[in-house]
Amino acid sequence: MAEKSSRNMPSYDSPPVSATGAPLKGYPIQVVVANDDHTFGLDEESLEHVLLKPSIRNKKVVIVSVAGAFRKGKSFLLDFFLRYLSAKCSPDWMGGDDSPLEGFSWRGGSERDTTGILLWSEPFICRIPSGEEVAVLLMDTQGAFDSESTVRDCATVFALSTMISSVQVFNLTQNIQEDDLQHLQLFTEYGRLALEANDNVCKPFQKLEFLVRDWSFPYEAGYGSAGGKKIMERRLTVSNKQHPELQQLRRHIRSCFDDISCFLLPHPGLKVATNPHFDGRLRDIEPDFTEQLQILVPLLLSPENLIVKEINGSKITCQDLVEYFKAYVNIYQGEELPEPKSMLQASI
Ligand SMILES: Nc1nc2c(ncn2[C@@H]2O[C@H](COP(=O)(O)OP(=O)(O)O)[C@@H](O)[C@H]2O)c(=O)[nH]1
Ligand SMILES: [Mg+2]
Repeated sequence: MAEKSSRNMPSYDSPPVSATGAPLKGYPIQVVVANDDHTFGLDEESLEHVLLKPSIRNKKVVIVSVAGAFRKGKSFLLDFFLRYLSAKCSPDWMGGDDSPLEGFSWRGGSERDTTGILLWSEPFICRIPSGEEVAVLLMDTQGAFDSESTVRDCATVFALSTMISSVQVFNLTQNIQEDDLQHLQLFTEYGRLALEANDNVCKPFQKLEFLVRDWSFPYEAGYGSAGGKKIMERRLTVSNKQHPELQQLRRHIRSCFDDISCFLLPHPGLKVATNPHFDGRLRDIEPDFTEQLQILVPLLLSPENLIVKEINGSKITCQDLVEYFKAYVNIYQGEELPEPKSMLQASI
């Protein structure tokens, strides 16, 4: 069993350091893995290691997930989430110009590009305005949306992360495209099917944030959430002029989430996008980008904006989440659900 844990734990030459110079506590731990033969599994030992720590097991849980295709800057963004939470949300959380970025993006080569779900091993304890302490978990999720044979893996991983998280950040590049919406429809439907206990009174999922990276039309819609709202309304509006299937797709997405928003991030600059030696230091990132991050990260993670995970209208604890996690993975390991590929074909 000890072998199993060490598989997930990167061996650090020197421990990662947070923006403030304090050691960054924790490491990314893979809890759901899609295997090459398209079976997938839950690493229960790792999951329990994260969620059943005595300091948090009975606390309500907030789970922020970032999902989307490979190589689109998800882990890079999550490392900023880690900085913010490690700095206990202090105004200078972003740190010095020359601190390399550490966290999810720092990991051994073998895990690169695996389809699956990773959690940060150390939940953060935050006090929300009601005075209650909650545990905040970060989730990194990825899949390859471009290969037919992996549609099921991808739909499963995305559906699971949507079912488990209280905030799903759907990471996109350049724009919200029609096929992004189709993927989202497939994934959310795949998730909704699995939630048999859903009473239809509550929407199945909580918050969805479309995050558009490398937005390059700021004159059309400005960076940030106001511009995001404009683009999102444009993409999600239902009109009689649309083909009925496009109208249905939009209604479906709206019916799945309590709250949907969108944020437009500028391009971070060529050093970030192309320099192989880039290590995440702020000096090498375009100021426009970091300025927007200063807004985006607290929008998702400041104590007053945290969203506690609810299932069928009840707030749940870390310990409850372990049981739901196992039950959900079980559903996808069974044979009852239809092939998502046929759902995709049926829906387009
Ligand atoms: N163009 C662009 N590149 C980015 C952005 N954020 C990070 N990158 C770069 O994209 C590459 C992949 O980042 P990573 O976080 O590992 O992507 P992930 O596979 O989605 O987790 C790295 O070289 C990053 O430096 C962004 O907003 N735009
Ligand atoms: Mg990644």
